[in-house]
Amino acid sequence: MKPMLLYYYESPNARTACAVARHVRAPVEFVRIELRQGEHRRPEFLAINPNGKVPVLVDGDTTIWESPAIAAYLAQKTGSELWPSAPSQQVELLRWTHWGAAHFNRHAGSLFFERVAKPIFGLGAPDAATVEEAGKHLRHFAKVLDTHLRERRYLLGDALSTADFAVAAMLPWTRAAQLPLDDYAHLGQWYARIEALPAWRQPYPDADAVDMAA
Ligand SMILES: N[C@@H](CCC(=O)N[C@@H](CS)C(=O)NCC(=O)O)C(=O)O
Repeated sequence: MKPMLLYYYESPNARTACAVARHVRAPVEFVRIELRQGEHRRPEFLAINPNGKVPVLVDGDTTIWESPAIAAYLAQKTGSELWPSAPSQQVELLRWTHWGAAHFNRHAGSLFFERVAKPIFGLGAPDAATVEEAGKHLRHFAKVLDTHLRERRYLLGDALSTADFAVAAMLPWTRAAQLPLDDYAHLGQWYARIEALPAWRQPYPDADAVDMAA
């Protein structure tokens, strides 16, 4: 049987997929795509993900892009509790995962792009208006998350799920991207729990690998 291939880079969304793969001990072979060399724009990569982005999972005839979908696939395939069995919890998981992509990580991602990605890829100085706007929106959504976590250990309650791995995607870059999250204590305590997971601390195949400019 062919191994599953997980295409990744040491970057936020790819990190989520790698961390879940490690946490559930999925039998994946990691394939590093060097974004700085433009490997994600090569025809052979675009053939598996026409978006030209990592992560991507290839399992035989099945190809999946979008980190939350990869996380769900790996958790389901390994029978991990990161994918809850109760339909109501599955809906909760989708709710928070979608919220993460549409709101929290959209704005955290803008700050990541302006302050971390632009310098690495030589794309110029951060745009002050974008930084201001993203910071304002991020504070709004951080408060929503902080309030939700006041009485919960994880997004779904007591149990860790793929939603936690997805929503936390940008947080290893809190300092580098200067995410304005200091005022949200429950959010901070939740993220400390995620950070304590060995798979989150070292999601990559190379034990010496470090997150992109974190
Ligand atoms: N929604 C996608 C986002 C994927 C994404 O933005 N990947 C980044 C790295 S974290 C990437 O490949 N960027 C390269 C580019 O856009 O040129 C997911 O969650 O997988």
